This record gives sequence, structure tokens and C-alpha cells, in this order.
Amino acid sequence: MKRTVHPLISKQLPEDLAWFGGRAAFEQPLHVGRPNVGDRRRLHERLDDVLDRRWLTNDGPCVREFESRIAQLAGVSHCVATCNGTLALQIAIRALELKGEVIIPSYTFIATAHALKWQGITPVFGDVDPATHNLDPLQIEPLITAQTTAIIGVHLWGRPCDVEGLQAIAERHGLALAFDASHALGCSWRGTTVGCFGRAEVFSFHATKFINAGEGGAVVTNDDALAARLRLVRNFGFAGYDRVVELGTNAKMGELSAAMGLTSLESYDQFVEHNRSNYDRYREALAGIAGLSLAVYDDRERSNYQYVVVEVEASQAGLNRDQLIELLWAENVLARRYFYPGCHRMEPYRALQIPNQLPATEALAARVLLLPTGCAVNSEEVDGVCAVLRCAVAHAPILARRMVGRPLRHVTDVMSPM
Ligand code: T4K
Repeated sequence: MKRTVHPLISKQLPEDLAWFGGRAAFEQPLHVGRPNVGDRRRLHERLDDVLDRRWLTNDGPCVREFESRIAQLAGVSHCVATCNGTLALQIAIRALELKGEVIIPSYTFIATAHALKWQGITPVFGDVDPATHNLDPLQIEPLITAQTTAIIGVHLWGRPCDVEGLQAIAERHGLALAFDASHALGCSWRGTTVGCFGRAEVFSFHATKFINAGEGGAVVTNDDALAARLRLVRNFGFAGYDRVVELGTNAKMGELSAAMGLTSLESYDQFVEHNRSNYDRYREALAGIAGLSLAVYDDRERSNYQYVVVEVEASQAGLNRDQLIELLWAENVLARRYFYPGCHRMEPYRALQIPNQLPATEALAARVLLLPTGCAVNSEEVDGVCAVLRCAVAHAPILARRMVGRPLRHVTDVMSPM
């Protein structure tokens, strides 16, 4: 699909904005999670090989190769590939024998919480550090009870958790530590690649991730026994043709997904480079816009730069996050409110929460805006998105007045007090 910024469209005056009747900046929607597509020819070759072999799933050669490449990339001895990241979390939780209560952040994709609840385990939500958006070790100890069995940190946006801080608490209280590393393939913390931390880490290879298998996931670990258990649980608990030795499920990755994943991995450097270049462009272009701050990736670490995350300080920008989303969608920029409104405000967790318990999470859920990036977004389009934001903030007082009382078309639910 060809998508261009309209060359003659200027975003200078309030009436230039599409929400107020101007022409939209983009003819086609600009998405946050447009899949990266690698070398099609290689993909087609691989798919032909899969079909020629007539081996479509159940530990086929593409899956095994994919596992070995991911293990190598993450610097671990084992990778167990799955059909998606959610099932990877579920089999990790099962194989680690977690039960009772597990502490996780609420500021994450809902799958982190659901993977626990699905197995009768209560997710207990810890608050995040407003600077890193990750689980704050200082908030965890008051949440530990006799039922707590583990902490699962989430390396949000690919920025790793305070692994050492979480490890110290886990050790002090005899808890398992694992990580939802869905965003963090190839990222590092203090020079060590994500994958090596805790008992196990989980990746997602969903279409919207920078390395994708269409749908896919993986658990990685350095623990031989755990890896063997993960393989059993992934495949119904089969230990041989006719021997089931434990309660398993079907979480297997198929060959077609692995073929896509392998092809994606071959373009790893190019994808990261493209993300990095978009991120740098956003950083430059957003720098002077009042009230907008870009979440920064630490230059000393390896990052995949797959998310462009902006925090909106409404008192400085003159417009709040939801008003900016509204203006952007009208321009065909489909910015997102990840991870609004926080898992603790979603079902089936709402009833368990105490109001005002997660102030940093609540603040982020109201401020964070994700902007389009990935290989489907080029630098000219980044400039187009930033031009809309610059225009909006420059005319914020007028726009805010005009928007008052007019229903927001694209932002349907607004966070209310708990
Ligand atoms: N833990 C964490 C921390 C996660 O972020 C996730 C997934 C998981 C666990 C679970 O992993 P998986 O079981 O999903 O492997 C998307 C993804 O569906 C989800 O994988 C991802 N996190 C989450 C952050 O984002 P939605 O609800 O935003 O998806 P959707 O359909 O609105 O798509 C996002 C954007 O991408 C849209 O603008 C449309 C565009 N898109 C999407 C697809 C699927 C495309 O252009 N092409 C496509 O094929 O959740």
C-alpha cells in the first residue's frame, strides 16, 4: 500500500487540522503496529520447503532452527517456541509451578495478568517507577503475603526492569522471578542481553512486534530441567507417543509461523536500524514541543526501538493526551493509548482493587501516547506526525476551547475515578 504525506498540506493554523475541517495529513492510516515484512523471496522459499517436506507442525525443522536462533540471540541455552506470547507466559507459569498470588505491574498488556488468572492465580498489581514505566522494586515488599509465589516483571517498551532490585526481593522472600520480555528481544540491561534474567523470560512474536512470526512466542531459560518441563507442557504433557506424564496444553509453534519468524530474524539489523532512525527523528522533532516528552532508550544499552512512547503533560501542552489522540486520528495517524487504563481497571480485576493504590500507573495511563513507527513508517511521515503535534500544541488554547463540549469521536472511554 502506498501512503504519502500530502506534500501541499501544511499544518500551521488551527483550521489546517483535519478535526476542524482541514485536509487529513495522510491519505492512508499510519499504524503503531504495522508488521515488518522481511525478504519475501526467502519467505516464499521457506514456505515451499515446508510444503515439500509435508511437515507442518510438532517440532519441525523451521521451529527448531527458530529456537536455536532465538536462544543464540538471547544468550541462553534453551528456547521453547510457542504459538503466541500469551501461551508462552502460561506454560512458563505452569512449568514454574506458580500458585496463589504473583506480583506483576498493572501497567502492561492484559495478557500478563490473564496468563496468571487463567490458571487460578491472583495477579497482585505493583506500581511502576514513573521514570522507567517498569515495576518499582520499592513498591513490592508490602504486597508480599504468605500466598505470594513469584514476581513477574515486564520489560516495558524494551527497557529492561531493575533486574537486580527485583532479584534481591525475590531472594529475600524465597520467590520465583520471571520476566515478560515480550517487547525486549535483543535489548540489554547493564550489558547482559534480556533472556538471561530470572528463572525464565518470555518473548512475543506477534505481527505487531519488530520480529514477528505472524503469531508466535517463546520461553527462554538456562535451566535444563525447566526447559524439559516446558516442552512437555507445550505438547499436552506427552513424554512419548502414548505416554502423558502431566497436564499440558497445545502451545506449539507451527512451521509456517517459524518460517516467517526466521525470515524476520534475517532482517533483524535492518529493522532495528529503521526503528532507531525513526526514534532519532521523533526525538529531534518533538524536542521543542511544550508538554511532550519522549521516553528515552539508554544509549549505553542495546535496544530495538520498536515503540515510540510520548508522555503528555497537559498543563504544559495545553491539550491532554486524549485530545491529542483525537486530533491525530482525524489526520489518519492511529496513535494508541497503551496500556490504558491499566489491567487493574479491566475485568476481571477491577473489583479487587483499592482506589489510589497505583498512582504512578494511573498517571501514566492518562499521559502515554504511542506514535507510529516500524519499517512501514518513513522519516517524512514522522515529520508529518510531528507537524500535526506541533501545530496542535502551538494553538492549544484556541483548540482546547473549540473542543470543549464537542464529543470526541475517536476516544470513546475516558478514565474516571475508581
Ligand atoms: N505481554 C506483553 C507486555 C505484550 O505487549 C503482549 C502483546 C503480550 C504479553 C502477549 O503476546 P501475544 O500473545 O500477543 O503474542 C497488540 C498485539 O496484539 C499484542 O500482541 C501486543 N502485546 C500489544 C502491545 O499490541 P492490540 O490490541 O493493540 O492490537 P491491534 O489489533 O489493535 O493492532 C495494533 C495496530 O497494529 C493497529 O493499528 C493495527 C496494526 N496491525 C495489526 C495487525 C495484527 C497491522 O497493521 N497489521 C496486523 O497484522 O494488541
